Amino acid sequence: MKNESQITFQSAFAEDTYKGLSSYPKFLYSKYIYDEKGDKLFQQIMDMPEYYLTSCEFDILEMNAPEIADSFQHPEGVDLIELGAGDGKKTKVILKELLKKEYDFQYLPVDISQHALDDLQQSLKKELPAVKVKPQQGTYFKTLEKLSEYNSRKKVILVLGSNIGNLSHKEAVNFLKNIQTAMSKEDMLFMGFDQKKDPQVILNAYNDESGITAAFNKNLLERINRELEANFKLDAFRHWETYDPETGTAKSFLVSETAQTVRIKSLELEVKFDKWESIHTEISQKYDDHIVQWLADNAGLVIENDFHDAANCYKNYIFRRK
Ligand code: AVI
Repeated sequence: MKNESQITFQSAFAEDTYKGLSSYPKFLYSKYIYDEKGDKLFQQIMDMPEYYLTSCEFDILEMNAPEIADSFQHPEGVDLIELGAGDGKKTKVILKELLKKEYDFQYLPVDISQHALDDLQQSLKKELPAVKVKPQQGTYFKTLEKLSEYNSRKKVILVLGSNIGNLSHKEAVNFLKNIQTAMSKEDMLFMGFDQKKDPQVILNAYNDESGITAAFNKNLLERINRELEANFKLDAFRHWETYDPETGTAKSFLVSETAQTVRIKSLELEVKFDKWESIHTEISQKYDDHIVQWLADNAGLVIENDFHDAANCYKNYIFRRK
């Protein structure tokens, strides 16, 4: 077997997989769940009754659409930039309201996947043809940098779905700092944060009985099988979820139910698992006002307003630059 420094990796996915599965304890990054199959499974997760996040945020946006649209608008027009737009189902609530009020805006969904952007553009053409859409394919920060360089209009940056929750606090501060750097004084950041709540409700959202979340988590192994020529037996791993109410961190694992060796041909790697050994695959952080305030303070942002449901299940915050 070669050691790590002797291998030239074909992709970041190959390199991260090698590192994660050669470490102790083992880990994989959740961002790699999202290939075509992972995207479909995530769509199914968002439709599950247990996954309350989507409907909570949808209701908050619907209930507060007029006030949100008013706070976004500017007499010289606005660029609405959405990082990780997905199917845009929730964003359409706001777009509809901006159209209704005849505010001047254009919508710039940013996504790494051209396929996702094409789908979104098609659906907007059908449902809200009056919206000026300018899809931006690329990574969040390259795109934000580019936009802040050439555009002097007010920017409203949207990050919905509690996507920030898949980052550690340190990564989240960096993420927010990067956004803050691209913001000017009048720009706004509108971001969704899932809140701490009944721990059982959180566990159920990430451990549904129908097994969709388990399949989503195991798609990491399937993707390694497909793209890196490995022989993971999916049935030999169990999806396992924990939630720590003190830190607000939900954690996903895949646990090996037997002692086994997996071969990853394209990495020339044999991965040995002890019985009950784990691979950590994802965190889904839950927040409260203290944590969000702490993140904002560390990233040079101030909280200007927030919108929430009656039970404080989920919150959307508006931030500005300090
Ligand atoms: C995309 N992200 C915010 C989801 C979450 O809730 O952490 C991903 C997910 N993982 C399992 N279910 C949904």
